[in-house]
Amino acid sequence: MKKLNLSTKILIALIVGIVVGLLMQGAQDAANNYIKPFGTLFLNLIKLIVVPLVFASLVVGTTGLGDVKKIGKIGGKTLAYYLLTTAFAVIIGLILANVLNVGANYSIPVDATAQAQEIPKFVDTLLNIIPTNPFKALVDGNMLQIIVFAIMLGASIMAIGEKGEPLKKGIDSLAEAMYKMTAAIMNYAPYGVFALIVPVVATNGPSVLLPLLKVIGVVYLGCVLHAVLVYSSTIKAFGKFSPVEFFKKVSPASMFAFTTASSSATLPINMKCAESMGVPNHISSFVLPLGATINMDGTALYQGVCAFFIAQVYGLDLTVSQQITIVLTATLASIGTAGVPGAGLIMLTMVLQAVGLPLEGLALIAGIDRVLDMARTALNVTGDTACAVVIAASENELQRSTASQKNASM
Ligand code: DAS
Repeated sequence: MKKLNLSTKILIALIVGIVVGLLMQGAQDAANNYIKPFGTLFLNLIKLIVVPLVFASLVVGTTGLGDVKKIGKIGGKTLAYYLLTTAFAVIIGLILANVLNVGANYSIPVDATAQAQEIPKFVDTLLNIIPTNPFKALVDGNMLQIIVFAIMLGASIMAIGEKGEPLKKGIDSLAEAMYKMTAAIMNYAPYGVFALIVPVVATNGPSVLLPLLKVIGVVYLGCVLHAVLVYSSTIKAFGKFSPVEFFKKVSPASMFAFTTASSSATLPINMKCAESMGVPNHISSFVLPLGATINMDGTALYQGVCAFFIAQVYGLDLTVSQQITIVLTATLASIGTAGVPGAGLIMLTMVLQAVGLPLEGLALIAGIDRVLDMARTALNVTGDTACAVVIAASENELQRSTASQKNASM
């Protein structure tokens, strides 16, 4: 029998888990005592890799900018486009989640252990973003501080040129090892998802599933809205490029990303799509790899929606400053999200921790995460290409003439 891919295995695990959960509604103690620990193991494995994965992938993403002086202009514009569109994506996600009340009509009682930690004030979050001791930030898993330290370290490695090569190579290897470890942990995902969803359904009944369909709907709607509103307008305004033509030409990459749920795996196809639109190679080979590492608009939008959903389901009202913290954290978290399946779920841990929401809420999202991952990865990749077109046009290097010739070959 053809080997099932991970997406299919996780979807099967989800469906089987729901059925088993429904059958075990009278035996929730057994579900919590004998099945839930395997779900906890999966969550612990996710937490295990967050710190080294974020640290290494961010240093790599930053040093990938190459010599800051040489590409300051392109690097600055690229980072500005990526950060602004990502922040916009989170805002779209939160607006939709608020307006559509994504987690309403259902609440799971928060037990004492899962009680949200003391909620940090927004100004404290900003002040605390600079670590006083980077090693303590790594040990404590303070993700915002780790992100700031990783970006500053990456920039410093670039600034010292040759002398930074050994450290750069070392952290590159660490990043590759962490991607491998993430892939290995995601192999356990079907079992973890099963063990997470069974006790949730057994304890809370089928009604817990209805809001999940709403979460999928809101995330997919948000991704489409973001693509239509943000990419169309920037492509037209700055790229002087037809949005219809853009979406047509980027569609092979968007669909491949939807199927694989991996920005990294989609990179080669994305390069071809960008070049078919006339983006010169020296721009696409800088903007796209960087985007596959640090630009994840779909992931940021998904984290905004899911954080709001989990808060509502646990009956915790998010204050405006907490929602602003979510925008900041999800934007930064998406920078540290690796372009591999399931990475966004791992980073959702960080967003929940930043606003003091119970991590147990991940159990609700983990089961449907693969369905969400497909849409968010498709948006991540499409956003990378939109940036490449805009940057090339802003440098007057969009080769429209070759675009038509390349079209013939696509
Ligand atoms: N699957 C990730 C990617 O490849 C995104 C995510 O998990 O959020 O972009």
